[in-house]
Amino acid sequence: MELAAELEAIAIDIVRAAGALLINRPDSLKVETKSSAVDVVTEMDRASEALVTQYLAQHRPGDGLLGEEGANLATTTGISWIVDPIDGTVNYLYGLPGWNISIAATRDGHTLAGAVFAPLLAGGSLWSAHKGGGANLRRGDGQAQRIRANANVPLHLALLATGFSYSTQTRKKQGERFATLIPQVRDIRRMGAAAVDLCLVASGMVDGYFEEELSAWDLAAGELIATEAGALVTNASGGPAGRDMVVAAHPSLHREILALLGGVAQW
Ligand code: LIP
Repeated sequence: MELAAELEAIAIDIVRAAGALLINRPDSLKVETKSSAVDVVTEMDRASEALVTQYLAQHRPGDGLLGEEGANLATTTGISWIVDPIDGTVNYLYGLPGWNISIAATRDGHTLAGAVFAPLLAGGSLWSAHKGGGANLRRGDGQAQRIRANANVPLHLALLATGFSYSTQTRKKQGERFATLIPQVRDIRRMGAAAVDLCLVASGMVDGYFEEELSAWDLAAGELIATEAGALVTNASGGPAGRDMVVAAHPSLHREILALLGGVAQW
């Protein structure tokens, strides 16, 4: 098996193992805050990151690791993993579906493989991809199904997803932008987990997605999965997606979303 496909298989194993751990959560979680009073971390985020770290140490010794909750290992093999042990922690805290484990394998800054697993979404939804190999969705215990982003959706009929920052100042801008955008599209969803939003673009369950202030662990796996499903993933000016902005949609809609966001550039 080629390396990228091998790494995808490992990513799938890891997110499944972390999902099994996270499903068995205590009723009441110990919660601490991070960048703001609404940015939280629980003992389960840390337990999930520890599981991923141990798994990689055993199966991929020497690989690097960057985790949302502080894991940081340099690579000696050239491969590094970017891990969000719970993306959508607020959903997890409230028992809402959509929280997920997101993990990507990278080399020289390029993502080779990734998997995103949302155990409570539609009976368990596991998206995965490796570079050049297309994107797949497995539901429950089902077989992998090839997925594609929706093509040729006109902007006024587009269902978009977005998210809001943990920073109050950024949220104010985002609220103002929302008011301008919402009359111009079918509707906008805020589901609460960036990695799943990107995978929903990949599987045609929303037409497009935009959000700013994402971290590498929110973005890496979902970006590859959306790209492998035929979506374009960039920032607001068509350059590499990053903390400034992530816009994901099929190329036929992507340029219209960029124009729409450009039209509200004063925000
Ligand atoms: C969350 C993202 C979400 C975003 C939140 C946060 P976390 O990740 O998935 O899309 O709107 O602000 O970044 O913090 O739950 O891993």
